[in-house]
Amino acid sequence: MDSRTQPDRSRDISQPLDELGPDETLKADSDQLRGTIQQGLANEITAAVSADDAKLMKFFGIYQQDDRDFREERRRQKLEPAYFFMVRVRLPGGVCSPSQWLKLDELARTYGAETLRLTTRQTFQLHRVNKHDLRAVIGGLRDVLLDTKAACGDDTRGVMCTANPNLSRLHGQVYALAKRASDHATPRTGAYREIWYGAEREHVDGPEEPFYGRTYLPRKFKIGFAIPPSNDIDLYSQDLGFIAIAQGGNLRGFNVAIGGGLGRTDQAPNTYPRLASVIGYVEVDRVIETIDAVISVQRDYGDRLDRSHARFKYTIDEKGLDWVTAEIERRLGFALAPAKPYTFASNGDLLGWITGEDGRQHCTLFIENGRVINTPERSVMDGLRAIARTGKCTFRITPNQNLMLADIEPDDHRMIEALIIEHRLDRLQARSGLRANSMACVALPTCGLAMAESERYLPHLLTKIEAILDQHGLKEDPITIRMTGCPNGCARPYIAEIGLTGRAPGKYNLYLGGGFHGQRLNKMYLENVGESTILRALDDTLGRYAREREPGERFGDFAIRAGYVTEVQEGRSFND
Ligand code: SRM
Ligand code: SF4
Repeated sequence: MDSRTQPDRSRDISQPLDELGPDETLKADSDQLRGTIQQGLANEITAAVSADDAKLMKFFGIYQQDDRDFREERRRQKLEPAYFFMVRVRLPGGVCSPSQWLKLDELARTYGAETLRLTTRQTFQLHRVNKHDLRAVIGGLRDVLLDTKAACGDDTRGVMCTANPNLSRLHGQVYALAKRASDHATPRTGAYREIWYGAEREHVDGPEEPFYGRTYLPRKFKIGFAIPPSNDIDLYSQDLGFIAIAQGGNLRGFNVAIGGGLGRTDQAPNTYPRLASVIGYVEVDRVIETIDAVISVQRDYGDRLDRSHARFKYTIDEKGLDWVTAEIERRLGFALAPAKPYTFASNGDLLGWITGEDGRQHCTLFIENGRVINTPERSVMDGLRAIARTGKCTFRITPNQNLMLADIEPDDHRMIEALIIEHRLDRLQARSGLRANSMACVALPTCGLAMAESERYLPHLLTKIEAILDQHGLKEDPITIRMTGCPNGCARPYIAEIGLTGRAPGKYNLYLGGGFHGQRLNKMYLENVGESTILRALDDTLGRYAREREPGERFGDFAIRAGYVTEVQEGRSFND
């Protein structure tokens, strides 16, 4: 990263660490994330690592978790929790080759409870990996040129990119930039090589992390590239978003949007979802320096005392959008041009087969909540492995937890289609427009923060809502619905037309009025309600929508016009 944007030391390590939050001290004292992870991995007395090392391991895409289904039982038996680790891969734009897919499949079958999870940020998670298998997993990923660097932690997370194969040429150009951005923003520390690949420590002239310093970022930072009219990546939820502007199918530059973020903390009204603000336009060759300038402002001015207030959105709201934009421009050394016109049409995926502008074909499969697993009904793991073994397509994980089989030559169409049918992957296709536009986060039993079910519950709730849709003749209508097991918002529920966030077992907040193409936050309609109340409320709102909607009116827009909720102003939602 650029030397102009080296850490502002007055705000970083020269500030007395005891005046900063404990996580800042931990990072600063960790010897660039090494901590005592090596010793923790070697300790055979426990299946866990120390709390500090667990925090540092997040920077390497690894989360310590335990099985919450058995937590109580193990506590009663005076056993330590059933510890294991979640491993998240760094996969910019969700693009994966057949050999990478086969390796992930093998690692999941050997070490990851025979399942892969496609995430809302276009990557893979392996769950339930034992401590002593972590090196084998990371080593396996290395064999196919994958790693888990910065997939979590206070750094720049997985970079997203629209999975739009219709515009093959443009997609290729934007994807290349997303990948470059990801490589550019990945921390440089040698700790990863030493801990996970067993490499010797190398001498480095100068600081090991010239850009991030000893304390990295105050909090996670997310970047995404969208190609209109698709807003599949939910551009406005990114800390830093780039909206591709093309002319005659050729990439010209990007509108820049800053300050999106959805996480909020239960019962903490000073935390809120915020949509990103578009601040200007840059040419293609200025994208990387823009990334440096924007991240460095957050690095130097983000809140390092209170982690619940440390995301970039709060820095912007504290300092003011104009001040932050001026500071970015000062660091860039030039003013951003005025934003160019663009139009988003949807934040969902186009399921099924399409032919791209270069004649190659792509088939997007609906993978409910991103869960790749064999079940008695259908062999999703086996089917996708068989398709990968043909070597006749690449894979693209969509931002909606679905999977695109991409770049298929017309001559190979029949063979791929036959495998899809043989393994009953065609039966994955969603039964309603609502299900096709649904997402749920992982939640229980692995997520330590879950307050309610999500992935394990939404499919059943949808079956009940589908009966309501049938009654009102809305089965084919695309309506977005997203559920999370807590207010953190991992399935981006605050941008859905129907949002459900967990409050307690069986209890959810119900949100209505989000924008169909991700342009507007929703608002809380009912608080802390159970299934029967949710179904009654949706029967009422969907019934009226079916009867009273205007031509082309979306459900989210109707919920506002009909007065169920008021429109969220200024892209921020403080109502709960
Ligand atoms: Fe997330 C934390 C899963 C996308 C906001 N998220 C977590 C953890 C790691 C729980 C933890 O800290 O212990 C979850 C692991 C659960 C598990 O067992 O796997 C988790 N987040 C996920 C994934 C896997 C959900 C999914 O079902 O796909 C997504 C992984 C994305 C990836 O590949 O990197 C995921 N998380 C998101 C998104 C959506 C996005 O980025 O597009 C958000 C909202 C956007 C945002 O960041 O504002 C999101 N996750 C959070 C937050 C709240 C952050 C905040 O600003 O308050 C947390 C909690 C935290 O960081 O303290 C969190
Ligand atoms: Fe866990 Fe909450 Fe994220 Fe769901 S939204 S994965 S429950 S942190």
